[in-house]
Amino acid sequence: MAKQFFTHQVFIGLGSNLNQPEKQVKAAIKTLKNQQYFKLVNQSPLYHSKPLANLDQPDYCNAVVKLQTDLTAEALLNTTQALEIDLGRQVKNTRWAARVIDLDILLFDKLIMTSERLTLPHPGLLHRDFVLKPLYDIEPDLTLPNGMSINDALAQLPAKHVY
Ligand code: A4P
Ligand code: MG
Repeated sequence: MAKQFFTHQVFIGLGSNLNQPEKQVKAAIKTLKNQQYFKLVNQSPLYHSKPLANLDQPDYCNAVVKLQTDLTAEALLNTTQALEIDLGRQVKNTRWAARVIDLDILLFDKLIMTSERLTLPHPGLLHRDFVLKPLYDIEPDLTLPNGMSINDALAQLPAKHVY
């Protein structure tokens, strides 16, 4: 029988703006489905969006998936970072550089934490329609760790990137 994971509910944001972004996001979702340490239980449609801060780089494809896992948050970050490299991401020192794939841990249960390597919820969560819209698609009744509903979070968004 397939192993079941129940301990933690996690949402991962996927983003790509290089080498056929839509293809990259689909390939990443397929890879996430095949991992033994977590179970992919839902996935959003794909969205297309303009880069943050009007950076001069290609448009993005974004999506969100929901996972169940027994891993700790740090162990999950190790796993997603290793998968980014497997999926062809090159390590750059420039923040927000164009990338083949980015896997961000958006939410890990209702955990709120900041360590050297991990901030939860993801610091961009409340500011990005390309994250909140796909999150709403798969969990419309979600309450964020700060007590805000996903509906209210979407309503307060200052800028629109999704088109
Ligand atoms: N890190 C801390 N918290 C987390 C978390 N919750 N999930 C640390 C994942 N990583 C987390 O990330 C830098 C470091 O963040 C990691 O080493 C990890 O320890 P990175 O992926 O190497 O670099 P980055 O992605 O360039 O930096 P950053 O600040 O994470 O950027 P974001 O927030 O990922 O934004 N525009 C559109 N339209 N769509 C996008 O998807 N993405 C970005 C990147 C910019 N503009 C975009 C999009
Ligand atoms: Mg990132």
